[in-house]
Amino acid sequence: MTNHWVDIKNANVVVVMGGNPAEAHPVGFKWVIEAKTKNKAKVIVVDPRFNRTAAVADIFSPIRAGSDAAFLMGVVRYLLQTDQIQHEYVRDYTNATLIVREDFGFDEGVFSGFDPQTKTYDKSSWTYERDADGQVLRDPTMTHPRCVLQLLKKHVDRYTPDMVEEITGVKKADFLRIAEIMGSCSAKNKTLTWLYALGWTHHTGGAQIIRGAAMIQLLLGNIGMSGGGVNALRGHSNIQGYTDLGLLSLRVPGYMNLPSENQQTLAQYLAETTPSDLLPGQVNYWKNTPKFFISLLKNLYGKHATKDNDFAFDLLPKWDRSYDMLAYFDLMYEGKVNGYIAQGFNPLAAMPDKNKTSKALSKLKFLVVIDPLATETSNFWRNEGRFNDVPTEEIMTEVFRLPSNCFAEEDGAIVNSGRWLQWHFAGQEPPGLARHDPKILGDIMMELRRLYKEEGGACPEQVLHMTWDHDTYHDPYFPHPEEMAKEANGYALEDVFDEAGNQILRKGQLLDDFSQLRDDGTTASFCWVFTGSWTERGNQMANRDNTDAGLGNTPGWAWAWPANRRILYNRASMDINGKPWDPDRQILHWDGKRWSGADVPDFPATVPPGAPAAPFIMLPEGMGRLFSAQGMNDGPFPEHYEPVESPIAKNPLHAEVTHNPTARIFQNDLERMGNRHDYPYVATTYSVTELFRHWTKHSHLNAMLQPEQFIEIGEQLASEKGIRHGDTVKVTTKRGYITAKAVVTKRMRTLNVAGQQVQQIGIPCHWGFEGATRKGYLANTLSPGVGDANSQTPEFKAFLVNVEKLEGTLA
Ligand SMILES: Nc1nc2c(c(=O)[nH]1)N[C@H]1C(S)=C(S)[C@@H](COP(=O)(O)OP(=O)(O)OC[C@H]3O[C@@H](n4cnc5c(=O)[nH]c(N)nc54)[C@H](O)[C@@H]3O)O[C@H]1N2
Ligand SMILES: Nc1nc2c(c(=O)[nH]1)N[C@H]1C(S)=C(S)[C@@H](COP(=O)(O)OP(=O)(O)OC[C@H]3O[C@@H](n4cnc5c(=O)[nH]c(N)nc54)[C@H](O)[C@@H]3O)O[C@H]1N2
Ligand SMILES: [Mo]
Repeated sequence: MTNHWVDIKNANVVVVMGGNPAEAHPVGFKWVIEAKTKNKAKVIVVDPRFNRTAAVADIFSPIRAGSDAAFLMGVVRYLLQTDQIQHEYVRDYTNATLIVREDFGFDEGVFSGFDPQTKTYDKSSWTYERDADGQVLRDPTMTHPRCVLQLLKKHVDRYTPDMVEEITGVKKADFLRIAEIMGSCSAKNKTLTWLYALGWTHHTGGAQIIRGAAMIQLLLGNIGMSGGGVNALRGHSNIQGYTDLGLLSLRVPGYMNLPSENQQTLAQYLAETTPSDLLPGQVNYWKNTPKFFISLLKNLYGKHATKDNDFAFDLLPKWDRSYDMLAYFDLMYEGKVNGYIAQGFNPLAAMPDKNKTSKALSKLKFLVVIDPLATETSNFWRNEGRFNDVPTEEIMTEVFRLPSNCFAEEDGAIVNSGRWLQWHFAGQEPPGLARHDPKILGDIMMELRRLYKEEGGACPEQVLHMTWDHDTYHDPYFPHPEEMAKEANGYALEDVFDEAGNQILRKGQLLDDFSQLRDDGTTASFCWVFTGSWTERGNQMANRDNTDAGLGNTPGWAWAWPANRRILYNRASMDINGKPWDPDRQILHWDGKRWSGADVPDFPATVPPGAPAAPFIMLPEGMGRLFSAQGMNDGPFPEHYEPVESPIAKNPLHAEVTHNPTARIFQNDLERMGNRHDYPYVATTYSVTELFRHWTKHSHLNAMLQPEQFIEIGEQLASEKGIRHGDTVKVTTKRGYITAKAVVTKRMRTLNVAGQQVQQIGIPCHWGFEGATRKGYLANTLSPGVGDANSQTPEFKAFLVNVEKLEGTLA
């Protein structure tokens, strides 16, 4: 989230698109209700289903799953055509004025630089034109034909309300009504907040849909504003922390990239990853990358990381390709993986195309499952009768189950969607043989060390030279959450002096904030964005003062990264002279000496009003990007592409290019894709409040509330197919089938798309063959193993199925 949960109450309009917070975030959803009741906010829901959030919305429109980019580009067109944008904001704070290179273009569905052979783009034309000094050219009048605003106008010109209706099935009148309400938030004293989650991310163009919302917010002047922002409703309670800690195959903690195998030296890596300013006077905060990265290396390799050996840069693994879960399971499917550790992960249930996953797991030599529960993955080999398609006798995989704690049985911090690190304390000890996760990993690490020490092996330094100062091997809490939290915050490795020779840190001192990090090896920290969370003043994450400093900001409650800032880009809440756009939403004041108030400024606190402002401090041009300069893999502007399995014959925008040309599709999956003749209905999958993923079905109380798999189908399709409420149906894709109870409902409507009727089917995704619910199929038997071009997230939310009434029982 750019903002945070409580701040939602300040919005005038709440748009929920691609999320269902009433169901998936019922506690945080109270702030939407607060906005509605106390702030008279309008709540708009656009979703394939009339869901529980829609039930309290002022406006609901159904939409075809997988078509949101067209809707959003239609809104962008509407705002530009009707001139409902926040002019000063767009001119001063977005890249609307910057001039793009002459060789950039877009034609018949592809941007310049596309290589049809590799299905990737050469992005060199997707950037700005520069002068001889390397500074970007700018036209404040925004009339230059190649300035971003003009290019954007041209790009979205095709997304007329009629085209939006044709692609999305949203009625023109509904679209215009929603666009008009959004447009009203271009007023300086009105804000709109966007809430989204998986209904946007689970698509082959998911990242571009989210960019679409960000662009609208920039045009409306809503980023940095209280009651505005683009707000991702995060999933598992600590999935935000997972991202912060870089648990992705090409990342390291603090949103930095893991070096690639082409980056042979530290100097080369830093030169290629540290951006230089594109316009004069930029904060360009990523220019501090060397400080963050070298402090990380010092944390990892301690005394083995010296200036002379590039701070042990050679010990850090380098990537040759992405090892995201789709790629990794594809390798496993090809028999190229020996062993796999699933910790707090139930891939058989959670990954797309379960029959591919079970074949992949069957090819492993060993599988380790670290989990408090008996999961489908740990018992995949049991081949529960008809639910699995690999015979047990053919499976040679040896499975080890290591019982772990669950989150409520450990101390530690959980980062919520609003970036708050909240410390919590164990409710009880893990029962029986279960151990804390760090203890399991710590013991594995100690054993690996012993083996490398005694027996040697390839590259033993990577394990032996890693800092592991925890001296409590026999301790059941080893290593302690407190120790790890302090390491994340970071500390001085030696006495540190400023340029004038004054001592600013003594050896061993915990750092106050990330401005103290050094690139000379005198500081260590493994996640720079967490610096400030545990200082010499103690554990800031355990702070519990909920005093409202203004507009619902509670700086004394927990600690938010970065720097305890609650609203990102808050400089953009004021004009270039430092005057708030809306006095009623003022969160920062200049007191003659410094900026202070309800939040921590994201610009130097002592710089007086009137100084040049470039609020988007993480970008080298300091401006919000309407045109994403080389940031994305599939284009600088969002474009509507069909889902890989599409119910219509061709993309109405460009007949030749149907789906995202850079979508993640593996050779092995091509034959596993269905067509619209055999599988005519659009399916989308989602969660229900009563169950949490594939986890709480182990609890009898939850199982009683939602005992078995059901699907939602509309009345028209049900009557065509002779399906009645409560019937058992068989749902099939090219990849397999499941059986389910049919819920026939008005909540699913028939849509008119590209001149044909499209039926959508809702498939909640929670049940399986373990736990207290009725034994059944895994819904992910149906979903396809294709992914987003940027994030590689699977397309769980738009694929093709057939449905038929099941007579009798299946063999
Ligand atoms: N009770 C409960 N709470 C949970 C979870 C749970 O399993 N149970 N899971 C947690 C996790 S891990 C996550 S990530 C979050 C997920 O939170 P959400 O994303 O809110 O949950 P979903 O139910 O997957 O999907 C949200 C909505 O997206 C809609 N949708 C599907 N396709 C499209 C589309 O193409 N366009 C649009 N506009 N909407 C679409 C669905 O109909 C659904 O109403 O919830 C978390 N909270
Ligand atoms: N079709 C479809 N598929 C989906 C989705 C969808 O909407 N539709 N949603 C996707 C999303 S957003 C997500 S996040 C994934 C979720 O995929 P998973 O993360 O695999 O799902 P969970 O069922 O939450 O499994 C987590 C496991 O962690 C265990 N666990 C709980 N606490 C601890 C702990 O402290 N330590 C350890 N070691 N284990 C613990 C639980 O017992 C559980 O077995 O599913 C994805 N799959
Ligand atoms: Mo999630």
